[in-house]
Amino acid sequence: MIAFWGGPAMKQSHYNLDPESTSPPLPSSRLPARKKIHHDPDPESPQARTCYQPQNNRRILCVSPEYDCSFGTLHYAYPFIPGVKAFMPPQGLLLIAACLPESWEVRFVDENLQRCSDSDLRWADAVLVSGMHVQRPRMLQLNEMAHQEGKLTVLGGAAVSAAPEEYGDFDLLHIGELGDATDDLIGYLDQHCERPKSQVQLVTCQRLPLQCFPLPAYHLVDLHHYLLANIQFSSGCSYQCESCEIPALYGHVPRHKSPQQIVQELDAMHLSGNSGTVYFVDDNFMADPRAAAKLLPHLVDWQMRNSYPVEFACEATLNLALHPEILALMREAYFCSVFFGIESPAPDALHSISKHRNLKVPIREAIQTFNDYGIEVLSSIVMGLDGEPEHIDEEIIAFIRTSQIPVFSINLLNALPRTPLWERLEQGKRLVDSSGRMSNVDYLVPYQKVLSQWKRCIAFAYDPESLYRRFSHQLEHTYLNRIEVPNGPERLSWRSVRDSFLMAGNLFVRVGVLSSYRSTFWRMARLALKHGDIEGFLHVGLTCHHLIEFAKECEQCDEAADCPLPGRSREARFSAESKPISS
Ligand code: B12
Ligand code: SF4
Repeated sequence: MIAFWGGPAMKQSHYNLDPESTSPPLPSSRLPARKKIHHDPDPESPQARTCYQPQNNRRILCVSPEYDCSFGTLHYAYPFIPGVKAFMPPQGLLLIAACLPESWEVRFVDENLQRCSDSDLRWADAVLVSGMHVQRPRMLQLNEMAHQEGKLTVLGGAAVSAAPEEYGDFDLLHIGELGDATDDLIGYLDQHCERPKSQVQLVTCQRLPLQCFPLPAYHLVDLHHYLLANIQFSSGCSYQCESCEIPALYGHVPRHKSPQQIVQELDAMHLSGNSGTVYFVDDNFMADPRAAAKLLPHLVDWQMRNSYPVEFACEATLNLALHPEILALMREAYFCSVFFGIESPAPDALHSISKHRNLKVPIREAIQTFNDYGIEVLSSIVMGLDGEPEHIDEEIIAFIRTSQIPVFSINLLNALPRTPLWERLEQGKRLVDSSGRMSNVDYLVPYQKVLSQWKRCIAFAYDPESLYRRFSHQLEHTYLNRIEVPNGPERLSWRSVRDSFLMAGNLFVRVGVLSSYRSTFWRMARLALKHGDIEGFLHVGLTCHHLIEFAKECEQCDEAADCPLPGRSREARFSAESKPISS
C-alpha cells in the first residue's frame, strides 16, 4: 500500500544470464551443483529450515542500513520511550538469517540501532546487506567498507530486486524473494568466501512457498529496542496500481503462510520481547479476504490465551469496509490501526494512477465504518498526480478535516523503474533528474507550485490544533469502540508500568510544559484521562509529538536547496534535543 515507487518482473534467468546485464556469467566450473535446499511444506512442522549440509564453517554478517525519518516512522517519539531506538526490525534480512545453515555463525547489525563497525566486517567471511531504494547510498558505502576489508558482499531485498543495475559493485546480487536463488546463494557461500572476479547475479525463478518459510531469526534481535514488532502473512497483490511495484516484485497471486506459522511466530516474538504492537508487513492484508478470514480466529485465540499482550496493525485496501465479518474478527483480535493507500480525494487523480478501486467504496463512509470497529485509519496522500484539479491543496485540506484521519503520510509522486508509471512517464519524456528536488517526475503543473501546495497541506495536517482535534475525535469515536482488553500479566508487569510512567513523564515535561502548544495538549490529555484511556493518551501524545516535529522539518525544506527528501541524520536531529527522562 505504500505505493509511491516501482519495480520489475522476475527475470527467468540464473547466474547472470540476463542478456541486458553487463557482468559476464559465472564460469560453469564455478557453479555450485544445483541443490534443493528447503523441505516441502509440512503442515505439522511448518518451520522448515535449510536441509543443506554445508562443508565449511562460515561467519555471516547481516547488515540492515539506516533509513531516514518519515511521517510513518515516529522517530521523534523514540527518545520518550524507554529502550526504543528504531521503528521495526528488518523482516526480510531476519528471514534470510534464519535460512542459513545452523552450523554457520550469524551476526546481525541493524544500523537503525547501531552502526556496523570495522571489527564486525573483519569478523565476517561474507557480508549480507538488504534495503530499499532510499537506503542505496548507505548500501553502497557498506559495500565499499566491506571490500576494503577484502570481504565478499551480497545484496538482497526490495531495491536490488527492482533495479539490479544500480548495484554493480556488489559481488553477489540476490534478486527476488526467497527461493532457488537463496538455495544457490547458500551453496555458493559454502564453496567460496573469496570475492568473485565479476558480479554474480542469482535470480529467484521459483519462489519458496510461504508455508515453507522458516521462522524469522527473532532471537538475533531484542524487540524491546523497536517501536513495533512485525510479521509477514502474505506476499503479492492481484491489483495493479500504476505506481506500485508489489505485483511485479512479489507476484500477482497472493500467497500466504498458514495460521499455525503465524501463531508460532507470535510465540517466538513474544520470547524476544514484547513491543506492544505487531505490524503485518503485507502490502495488502485484504489481498485474499478468504485467507484473512481464515487467519483471524487464530489471532483472536492467541490473544485470548495470552491475555491480549499486543495490538495488531496492518495495511489494506478500502474494500475491507465491505467485509463486516472480517472487521468484527479484527476487532476481536484487537487490530487498532490500519494503513490505507487512499492517495487522493480527487477522482480524476485516482484514475490517472489506475486507483479506480478506491472509488468503488465511498471513502468517507468506509473510514466511518472502520472507526465503528475501533480501527484508527492511517493514510497516504500523494501529490503531483495528473488529473489533480488546480486547487488540489484545498481539496486535500477539506478531506483531512472531514475524514478526521489523524495520521497522513503526505508525499510527492515519484516514479521508480519498471512500474507502469515509470513506463508511461518515460514514453512521455516526463522523467527528470531528481537531484535538488523531491521528485523525478515532471508534473503537469510547475514543480514549485506542487511543492508549495504540498507544504500547505502538511502545515494544515500537522498544525497542533488541527492534529489534536482529529485525535480527540478518535478518542471519542474510535477508541471507545474497541473491545476492553484484560489487564493480563504482560500489561501489569513492572516493566510495562514503569515504561508507561516514564513516557507520561516525558510527555508532561517536554510537551505539557515546554512546548508552544501545551494548552492544546492538555485539552486532549483531559479528554483521554476522563475516559480512563491511558494507552490512548500515550499513543496520541507520542504520535503528535513526532508528526509536529517532522512537519517542521518538511516546512524548512528549502525549495531552492538540494533537498531530495526531508529528514536529517538521526544524530543531527537528536543531538539538538534535551535529554529525556529514561530508565
Ligand atoms: C515495512 C516497510 C517499511 C518500513 C521498513 C522497516 C524495516 N525495518 O524493514 C518503513 C516504514 C521504514 C518503510 C518506509 C518506506 N518504504 Co517501505 N515497505 C515496507 C513493507 C510494507 C514491508 C517490508 C517487509 O518487511 N517485507 C517482507 C519481507 C520478507 O520482504 P523483503 O524485505 O522483500 O525480503 C524478501 C526478499 O527481498 C529477500 N531479501 C530481503 N533482504 C535480503 C537480503 C539478502 C542478503 C538476501 C539474500 C535476500 C533478501 O528475501 C526476503 C524473503 O523473500 C514493504 C512492502 C513489502 N511487501 O515488502 C514496503 C517497501 C519496502 N517500502 C517501500 C518504500 C518506497 C518506502 C518509502 C520510501 C515510502 C515513502 N515514500 O516514504 C519509505 C522510506 C522511509 C525512509 N524515510 O527512508 C517500497 C520499496 C521500493 C524499493 N524497491 O526499494 C516497498 C517495496 C513498498 C512498495 N509498495 O513499493 N517501509
Ligand atoms: S493494492 Fe496492491 S497494487 Fe495497489 S498499491 Fe496496494 S499493494 Fe500495490
